[in-house]
Amino acid sequence: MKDLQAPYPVSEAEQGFFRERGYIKLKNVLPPELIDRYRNEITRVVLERNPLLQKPMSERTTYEKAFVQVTNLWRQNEVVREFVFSEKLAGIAAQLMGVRGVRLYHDQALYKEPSGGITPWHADQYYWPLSNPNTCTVWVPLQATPLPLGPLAFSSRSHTVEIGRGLAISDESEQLIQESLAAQNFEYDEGPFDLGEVSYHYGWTFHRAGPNVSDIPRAVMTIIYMEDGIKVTDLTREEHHADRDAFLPGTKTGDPAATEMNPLLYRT
Ligand SMILES: O=C(O)CCC(=O)C(=O)O
Repeated sequence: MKDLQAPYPVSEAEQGFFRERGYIKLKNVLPPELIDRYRNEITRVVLERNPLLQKPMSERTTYEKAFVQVTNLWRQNEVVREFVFSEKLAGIAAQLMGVRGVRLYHDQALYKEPSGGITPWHADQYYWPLSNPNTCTVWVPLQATPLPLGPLAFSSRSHTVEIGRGLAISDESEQLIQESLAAQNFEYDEGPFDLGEVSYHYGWTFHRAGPNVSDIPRAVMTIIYMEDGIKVTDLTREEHHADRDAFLPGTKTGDPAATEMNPLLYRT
């Protein structure tokens, strides 16, 4: 699968866009045949792990309605591991953030089912006990994703503000962060994704997604990168404990975030 390893030079304009706005969408990063192959395998793992699919939508919380979430698929499936270890995707992350190397924080599949709800406004790094802002996620839709499927949407430049960073994904975060971003006149970038198009966003960029009002699942794979050398911080939120145990096992405050769960995926 050379398309997963081929270098993808990121232009200075693209790096500037990402660092100023906190996100970027890039077209034609992955070819359709490659996405088909990995979609089948990723979907198989999601169905095997089946975390929520039995629970009726009407009985779920807002978080549970947003998506079925399965993490660290690379640990259980060799084919998905090839995808998560893509040097192309990791190299783009390193170039965008302007760092020499990136490690894996974790991967996750996010399937928004038909009739799945909104993904409320949030910033991911709320959950992560990591010592600096050089973290980002690549969001890879596994089909073309027009508005009815609930593509990821971003608040441009919002990684620069601290208001709202203390809110977990919830009805409250949707309302309060929306009000705060509107008051600051940040641009809202909500658009479809073509097949092969992917986005990257910083851990502190506020983002959300609409509901899935189509009749097919919105299948998405994500990979979360952190700068090589980033450290584990104090666990100041309840959620930090779960993340440290799951994704940084055995570490304590001040340790490098570099366990066997966090392989180096790219280095210049
Ligand atoms: O896929 C979604 O609806 C949300 C994705 C997200 O929040 C993320 O990848 O950080």
